[in-house]
Amino acid sequence: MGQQSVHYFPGHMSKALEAMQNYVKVVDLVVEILDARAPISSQNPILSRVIGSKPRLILLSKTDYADPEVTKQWIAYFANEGITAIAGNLKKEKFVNLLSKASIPLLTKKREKEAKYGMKPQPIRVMVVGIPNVGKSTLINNLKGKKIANVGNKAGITRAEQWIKLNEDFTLLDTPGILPMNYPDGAQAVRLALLGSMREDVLPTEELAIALLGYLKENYPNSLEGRFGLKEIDQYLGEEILEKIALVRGLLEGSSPSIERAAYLLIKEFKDGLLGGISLEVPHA
Ligand SMILES: Nc1nc2c(ncn2[C@@H]2O[C@H](COP(=O)(O)OP(=O)(O)OP(=O)(O)O)[C@@H](O)[C@H]2O)c(=O)[nH]1
Ligand SMILES: [Mg+2]
Repeated sequence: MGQQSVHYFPGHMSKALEAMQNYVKVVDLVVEILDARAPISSQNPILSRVIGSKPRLILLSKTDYADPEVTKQWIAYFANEGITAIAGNLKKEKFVNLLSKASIPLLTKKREKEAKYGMKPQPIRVMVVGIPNVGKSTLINNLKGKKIANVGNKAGITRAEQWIKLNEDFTLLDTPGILPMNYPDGAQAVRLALLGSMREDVLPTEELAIALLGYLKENYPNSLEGRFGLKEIDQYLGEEILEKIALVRGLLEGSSPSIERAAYLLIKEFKDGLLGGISLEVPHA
C-alpha cells in the first residue's frame, strides 16, 4: 500500500484528547474499539498512552466486514498479549451481557477496594475510546437498546464527550474519535482511509483504489467476482481492473471507461462491506 507519510490532526481532536486525559482519572474501565479489519492500524498510540494502566477491554467491531478466520487470529493475538478482546457486529449482536461478563475480571481491584471499606459494589464508569468511525456511538446505542448517540458512516460524527447512564450498574462516556497525529507508515494512512476513519479527501480516491487492489490481488484474488464478475484479479494491473469495473458497471466518461468513477465505486463498495469478509491486516506469527 502507498508509502508517503501523511499528517492530519483536526483541532477538535486535540481538544478531545485533553478532555479525555481528565476523564480517564474518574473511570473504572476503558473500552477501546478497534476495527476488526485492521486492529493495529486502528489502534492509536496516543490513546494507549492516555489509558495508561487503567483496566482496558478491546472490542473488535465490524466483524461482519472482516475475514472471520483472521478475526479469530486477532482475538488469540490479544489474549497472548494478556489483553481481553471481544468481537462482533455492533449493529446486529447484543453486547450488554458480553461486555458485563468480560469486564468482571478487569474490575476485581475496584471490587476488592470497596469490600475493604465495607462499601456496596458501586456503579461502573466506562469510557469508550477509539479512532473515528469504529463504532463507539453505535456501541453505546447497542448497550442502551435505543438510539441516544449520533452515528454515521464517516469520520468525526461525535464532537464532544457525553455521559450516558445505561442502568444501575453502568454509566458510559462516549468520546469523539481521535486519530494518530502522523503516520510514519503511509500504508497505515491508506488502511484508515479505507476504513472510513480518515476524511475522504485526505488521500486521492484513485490512489486508494489502486492500493486496495494491490492488497486484494495478493490476499483475496477472487473478492471481485461476486460484485463485478472478475475472477483471479492477480493477473491484471490495478488500472486494468478499474477499467474492467468501469465497463461492467457502465461508468463512462464520454465514450471511454472512467477509471475515476470506477475507483470511487470500488472504495464505496469496500466501505459498505459489499466485497465480502476482507481483513486488511493479519497478526504477525
Ligand atoms: N456493518 C457494521 N457497521 C457498523 C458496526 N459498528 C458501527 N457500524 C457503522 O459504522 C459507522 C460509524 O459508527 P459510529 O458509531 O458513528 O462510529 P464512532 O466511532 O462513534 O465515530 P465518531 O463519532 O466519528 O468518532 C456507522 O455507519 C455505524 O452504523 C458493525 O459492527 N458492523
Ligand atoms: Mg461517535
